[in-house]
Amino acid sequence: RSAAIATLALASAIPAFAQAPQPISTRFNADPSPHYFQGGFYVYATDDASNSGKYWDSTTWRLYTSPDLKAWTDAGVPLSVSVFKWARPDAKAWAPEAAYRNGKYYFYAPVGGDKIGVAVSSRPDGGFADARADALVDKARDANAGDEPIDPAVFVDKDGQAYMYFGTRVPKVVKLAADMTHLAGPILNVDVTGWPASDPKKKYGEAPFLHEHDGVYYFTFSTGWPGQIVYATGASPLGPFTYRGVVIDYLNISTNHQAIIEHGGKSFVFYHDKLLPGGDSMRRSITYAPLEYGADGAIVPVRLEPA
Ligand code: FUB
Repeated sequence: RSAAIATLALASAIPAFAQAPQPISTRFNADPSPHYFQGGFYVYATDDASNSGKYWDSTTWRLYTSPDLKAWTDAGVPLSVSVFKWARPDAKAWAPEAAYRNGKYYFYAPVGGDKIGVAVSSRPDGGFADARADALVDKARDANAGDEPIDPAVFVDKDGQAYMYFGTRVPKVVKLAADMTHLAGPILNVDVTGWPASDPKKKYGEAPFLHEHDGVYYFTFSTGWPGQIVYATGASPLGPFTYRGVVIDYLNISTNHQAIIEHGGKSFVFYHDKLLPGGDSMRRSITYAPLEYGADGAIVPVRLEPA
């Protein structure tokens, strides 16, 4: 089949959002990092099923795959913190990120709340090995890494420059080298301006994510604990960004965490909520919804229930 026919077939296979959010698994999971690799969807996740239930203290990440965003397979553990020999064995494994480049798959792993590691594999579903002998970002080593270098999100621009966003309370951005395993410049603060006067408490919390749509750079993030997912736009991946509005309103759990994927001419926002029986702030469930833009490029706030 031609690529065009394959894309059409995929587009028709993607469901319209006519039902309440459905979890992609019966296993608790969170912090989705969705990608389209090797002709299918891959969602890397924090594993909430193996935490203590009292804290996000899992030490493994989880992978889910789907050919069409409808049928999901639990693809198991792509890696755990034990891949990183410099990490404490009980270091918590938080919101992951992945990227494909140079014919390899890279996995960006917040380890223990103070370091971000990077692992590499020739395939997306496992075989990951530490790409370095130390952390990619280390709070104790790197200037301006912030109090909590977690929640990495990688964006590769049209010119090939890769950027990594991360951080709690103060959003950070750093250029990555072409090998995707080294920093290629200073860690900078991401500047967001134009906060709404109507909500003076609104501020950056965590879960930074960058995507580009129609030539505009969209910086999305959670405003805190609990948090809304909001967005700001700018003309450069480095910002500055101007606040535009809410993408996903407060959920009835302590965290909100999103990632946006565009494929086959459609956009989707993945996030987590309390969807499965027994769910709570430590026992979350990944789901997704279509993401739409207005004529002015404004993101249409996501309805969490069908119209
Ligand atoms: O899963 C642990 C933490 O909860 C993540 O790092 C945050 O983004 C929040 O979702």
